[in-house]
Amino acid sequence: MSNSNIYELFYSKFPSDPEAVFLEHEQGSLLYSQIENETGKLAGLLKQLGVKKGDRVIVQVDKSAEAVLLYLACLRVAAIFIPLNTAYTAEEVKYFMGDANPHLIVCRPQDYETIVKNAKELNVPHVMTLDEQGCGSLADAKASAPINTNTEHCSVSDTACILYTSGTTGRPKGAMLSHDNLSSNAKVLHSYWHWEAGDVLLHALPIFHVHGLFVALHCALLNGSKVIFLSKFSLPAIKENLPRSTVMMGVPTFYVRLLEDPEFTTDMCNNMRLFIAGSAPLLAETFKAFENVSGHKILERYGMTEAGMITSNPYDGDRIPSTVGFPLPEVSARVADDKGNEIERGEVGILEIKGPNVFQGYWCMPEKTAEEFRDDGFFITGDMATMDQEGRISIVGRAKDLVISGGYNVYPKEVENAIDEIDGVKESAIIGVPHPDFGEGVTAIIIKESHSDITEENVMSYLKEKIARFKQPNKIFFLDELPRNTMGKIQKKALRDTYRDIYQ
Ligand code: MLC
Ligand code: AMP
Repeated sequence: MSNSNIYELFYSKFPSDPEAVFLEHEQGSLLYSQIENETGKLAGLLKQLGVKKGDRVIVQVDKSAEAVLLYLACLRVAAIFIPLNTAYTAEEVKYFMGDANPHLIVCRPQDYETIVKNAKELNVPHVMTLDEQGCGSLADAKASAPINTNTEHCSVSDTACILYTSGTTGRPKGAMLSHDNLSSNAKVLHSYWHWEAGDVLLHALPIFHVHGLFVALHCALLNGSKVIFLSKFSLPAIKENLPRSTVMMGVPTFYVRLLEDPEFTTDMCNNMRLFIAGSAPLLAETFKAFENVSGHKILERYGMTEAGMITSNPYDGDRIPSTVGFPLPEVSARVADDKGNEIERGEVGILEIKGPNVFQGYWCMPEKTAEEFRDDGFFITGDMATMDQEGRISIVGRAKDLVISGGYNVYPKEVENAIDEIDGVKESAIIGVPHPDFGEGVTAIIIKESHSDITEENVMSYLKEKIARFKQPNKIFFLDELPRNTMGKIQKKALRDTYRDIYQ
């Protein structure tokens, strides 16, 4: 039986030129010809630490070439790679440690003490460090580790990664993505977006989510392309590197920020072949303004943690603003009513999907997994959509209570739970309202207990230790009561209408 380990697929595409650059990063360059040896050393170290196939490795580190090598090394030993947003607080990370029960955690040096303390409590055997320069105890130990030349055999359904995504209950769920989920999606995107010889990817996304880790890096790896690997999104670095790049992927905020920069010009985009946007809705006005300035129609696609990429505007055909294009090859999609029955074209319903990209289920949550699938195997995305006669899809809203800020998901329930714990708070509601930079701004409406003198500062200082910065409200309002319908349910739509202009 052939080996479905996605590392084998990448390896088969490495360019034969020994000088071909994979990552051009702030500390230098990593060549394709170095990957096998470097990941071999890291894989040797992982094995030395006792990491076996199926063991979980949690990684919460800054973006670096070494972090990418660590990801590839985990694939090689068939460990389950679990990347975490660097914005998560110690308390949030502790939850993931308890849930995933990892064999190893790799963290930033500044977080080491706290993580070790929690690791002892939770019986996690190993903690190592990696900083943004690629240094730390992981790199030190790697230097003397025995080299591992093998790539573990995997079947199509073996889990490669777990990516956590929060839920409407506020409790994060680990989406298990198999080697085949990842490789089928990568192959489809590589072909659908016409990757070609000489393509250079400008990479400014974080590498702890689907967009930056899988969509961007996997396409480049399959193409043997050079990646200009920026540590984060920064306008000066983007402007400097666009003329040497051919492809860029970004969340809508990237494009909004470029448009606000008076130095951003058509000339900078002369070498570019493709701008891609996703992770949040791209406003039609951003699409049009970007076309005016750059001469490029941004290609918008739609996806999610549980399924990688699902739909895309066409490469050659019309890229229509406010639509996310067609289901990708091998992906079936239907717009359905709340029972899963397909509805008339043009009507609004819930988007349901099926295909080799759809995940294996939530880690240790079989009931939760079952709830999100129909009997015929379709996954319920929770996004409201329409499909036209040609099969083109538009995302028109969300059935799930979710705010997307700068491409990061914020689950209101999680923030509300944290706020409601505060002394003096009776209840709270979190809503997303239009924000010029982040798309949606996280906004809190709080009802105090009678006689409480709690202030905005009290709330913010409490949340600082509790939840990641991007989940914390940009604005807080105190009301006497929340609007409710006759069933007693909070009317978030009414709140969104009331506060819709606060960031304008
Ligand atoms: C940063 N901040 C945010 C934020 N990002 N607040 C809300 N939402 C965000 N997304 C905070 C900072 O901590 C800082 O707080 C303040 O806002 C200003 O920071 P900044 O320097 O202006 O922001 P910056 O660091 O430039 O980050 C903005 C960003 C970044 C848009 C570049 O958020 C980003 O890279 N987003 C990409 C997310 C992503 O990859 N999503 C893909 C998910 S996968 P303070 O207090 O310090 O001032 C997925 C599936 C799919 O969804 O379809 O792709
Ligand atoms: P995540 O769980 O972080 O993977 O976020 C996935 C969610 O992002 C989807 O369910 C959508 O709600 C949203 N999303 C991703 N791409 C788009 C897009 N192009 N347009 C609208 N929403 C999007």
